[in-house]
Amino acid sequence: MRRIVVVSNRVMELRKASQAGGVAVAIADLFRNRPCLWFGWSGKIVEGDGATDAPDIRAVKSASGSALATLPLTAAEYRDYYLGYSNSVLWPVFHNRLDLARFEAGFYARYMGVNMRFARALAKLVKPDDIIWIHDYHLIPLGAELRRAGIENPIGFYLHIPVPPSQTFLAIPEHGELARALSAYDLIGLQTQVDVANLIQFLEDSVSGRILQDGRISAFDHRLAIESFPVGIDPSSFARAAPVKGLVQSLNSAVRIIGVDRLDYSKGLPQKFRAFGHFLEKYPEYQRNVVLSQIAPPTRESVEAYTDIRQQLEALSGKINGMFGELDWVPIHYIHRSAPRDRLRDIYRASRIGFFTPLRDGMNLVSKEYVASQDPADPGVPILSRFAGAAEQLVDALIVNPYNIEEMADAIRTALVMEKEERIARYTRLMAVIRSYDSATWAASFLATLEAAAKERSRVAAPLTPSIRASMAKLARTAHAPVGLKLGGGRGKSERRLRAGNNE
Ligand code: ADQ
Repeated sequence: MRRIVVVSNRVMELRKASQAGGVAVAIADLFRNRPCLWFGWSGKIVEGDGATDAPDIRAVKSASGSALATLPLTAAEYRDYYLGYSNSVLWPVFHNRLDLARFEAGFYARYMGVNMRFARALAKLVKPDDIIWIHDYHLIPLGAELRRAGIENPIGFYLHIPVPPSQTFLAIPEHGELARALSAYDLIGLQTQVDVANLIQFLEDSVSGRILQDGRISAFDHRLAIESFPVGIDPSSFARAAPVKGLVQSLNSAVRIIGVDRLDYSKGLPQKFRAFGHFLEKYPEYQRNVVLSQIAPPTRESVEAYTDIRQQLEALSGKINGMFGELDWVPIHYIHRSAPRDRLRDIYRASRIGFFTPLRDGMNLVSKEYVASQDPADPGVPILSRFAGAAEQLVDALIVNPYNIEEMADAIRTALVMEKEERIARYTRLMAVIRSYDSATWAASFLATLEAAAKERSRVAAPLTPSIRASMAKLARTAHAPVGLKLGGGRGKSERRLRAGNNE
């Protein structure tokens, strides 16, 4: 079985990864089934210029030959590559927040510097049969740098965050470099069809990429596949959720609405709090009977935009609690800490409504986890933002516009009065979707598509045989040879050119 080299910004101990949630869980699961190398940042920051190209390699107990290989960052790299370019340029722009982007000199150079250092170190560890799977926006240039270092293996890239509309992407000063780097992959995996359309449009606009008849994209004389692979969860690990008696009692039998998000401006938390406040005002009969529990652990606190959101939320929850609260009823429980996964699962189950209303989100796994934790005989109702990637799949959630406070307040009421029969019908359809594309299917389908795309590349790039040379010569003599005839393709005989212009 071929080894998978997983590359992500942050590498964790497998035991911790299984607890961390999201993709870390899927990566830890991969290790259980086949030999893997997980390569990336150790999470350590070293002073001065102390970062080297020599990774710390540790074998892990799982399929034979599996290991973790990590490198530290210097303080300057942490500032400019991680907090800077990754989280103050790419994250806000990709989440449609150009207003929060900080285009500072020096960020991009250091971002490239880390990617080049990672590529040098990783190139020494790659074996001829490995499949390389790079994750997320921190590492966009890594594939191209590996190719530069002579690596010919299949290289795929998966972006966990949304792709912005082309006009927004083009605002990044280095958009041309990013487009060139993206074009170097065999396969780019994205969360949704909307992301696929946005990325293709961006490659057309920025570097005159062309869409070929077989659906692949041609840019810089390279063909790449761009497809959606919506990230999933392992629903069986949430099915064990148990009703939390203590929790329910502590609310004096009030109905719970649960929100679980990292404290990030993309998650729409102020709008969610305002919608809940408006709901209490518009439907006063629910006062004292409903609480919103919001679990929002802080992240990236050294980035300025994250301090603002924290202050804004503290003020808002204080205001709403002050306005509506009673001695024995606090409407918003705002918890500024992370919760262990088992606990989260039980809280999801004890909550009549799951309230997930990001302004923009790659997928939003929490909404899938909420559904998978429900009691099939008496399930709760998810309210989901139309701008979360999950909305493309979870069409039986109550889909709302997170900018529309009125609509969100009404959705809370709709969920509260929904008959059990309808709740069960919706839950059954939602679970069918969640089960049919779980985290294992997600990883397997990405890897199979990557292998196929890389095979196609080597076939197209295969050296010319004498018979192909002869047909080429014949073609050259024909006055009206079909435009765009590609060797070895057997398809793409007439490339559809969507936009005029050269590849360069
Ligand atoms: P995140 O922005 O972190 O992930 P999300 O997908 O909701 O968003 O959560 C990832 C994981 O973290 C989930 O397993 C969840 O349980 C856990 N988590 C989130 N908030 C938590 C909390 N308050 N306490 C404890 N655990 C919490 C990024 C993208 C998403 C994309 C994922 C996966 O931003 O859009 O869905 O990657 O691709």
